[in-house]
Amino acid sequence: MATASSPTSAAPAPRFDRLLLTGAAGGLGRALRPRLGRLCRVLRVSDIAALGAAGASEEAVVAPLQDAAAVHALVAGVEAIVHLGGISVEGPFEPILEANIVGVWNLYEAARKHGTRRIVFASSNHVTGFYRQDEVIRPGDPMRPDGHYGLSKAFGENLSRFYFDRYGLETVCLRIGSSFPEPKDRRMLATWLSYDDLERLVVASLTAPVVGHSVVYGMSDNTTTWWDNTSARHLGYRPQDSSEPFRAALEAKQPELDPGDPSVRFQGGGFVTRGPY
Ligand code: NAI
Ligand code: 15L
Repeated sequence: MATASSPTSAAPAPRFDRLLLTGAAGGLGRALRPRLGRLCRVLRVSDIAALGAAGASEEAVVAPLQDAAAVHALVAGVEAIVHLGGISVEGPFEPILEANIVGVWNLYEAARKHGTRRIVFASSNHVTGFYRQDEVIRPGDPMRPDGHYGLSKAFGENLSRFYFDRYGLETVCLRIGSSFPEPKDRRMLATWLSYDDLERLVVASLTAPVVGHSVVYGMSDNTTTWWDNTSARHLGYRPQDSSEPFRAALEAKQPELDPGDPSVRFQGGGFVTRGPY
């Protein structure tokens, strides 16, 4: 019979010993930080910006992703990484090159050297932003980046593919749609990913037994959709939220959309017309 001190009554060991969350000071990082602690003994959180005080089971490390030595120290001793850090919007190339391209290269090199088993990479729908809004596409369709930012995420996806093929380092690329507390406009009726579904997607990506190199669009169970995630069902992600309850208010707020406007025609929305810089 199990007693209070017997092994069968002990709390289950966390799934990971040490997890790294980059971009922890950003919007999604702040949403995920309190939700990932249950998966690991120690959550190492990192950003270039201030992180606040580390919790009892946390390590907080300020590190610029473009600094290879800092990133190598950051990755030492972690089993898996949720990589959110970097520039998250369209803009001039140089800063994106440093944070997103050099940064993701540093992260994967460090992960290879330190034997990290899996990375969940925050890619973006802007890898395929030049598909039209009247098309339904799959993760395996050719990339059509809509700017410097989308190009940097395409680089990250290809880099992660190489690190899996060459070194067996597993990655799930999350082509996140629009992850905010609520959808903000009509476009986000198709692209919205609630924070609870984001958590479900990240946890599924971290814990699915075998992911190899997987690509999945990050969206809730929205009625309108441009993305078919059938090929990623092995992850076991089942969204439970939907943008539908927000539809009436958003359509009232934005009654007229010009179908000739590129930001209405293409999935990438306003990103497709930004620049040149
Ligand atoms: P965010 O901009 O709020 O957070 C990004 C974080 O990365 C910031 O805290 C920033 O300080 C940090 N960072 C920027 N440059 C850095 C550098 N050189 N070194 C270290 N840290 C640096 O963005 P958000 O919304 O939290 O997104 C997180 C990730 O998810 C990003 O990679 C973004 O591209 C991706 N994503 C987010 C979407 C969304 O709807 N929120 C949609 C698609 C992708
Ligand atoms: C992204 O990739 C951005 O990080 C986020 O801020 C949103 O703009 C989102 O895409 C979107 O397409 O709505």
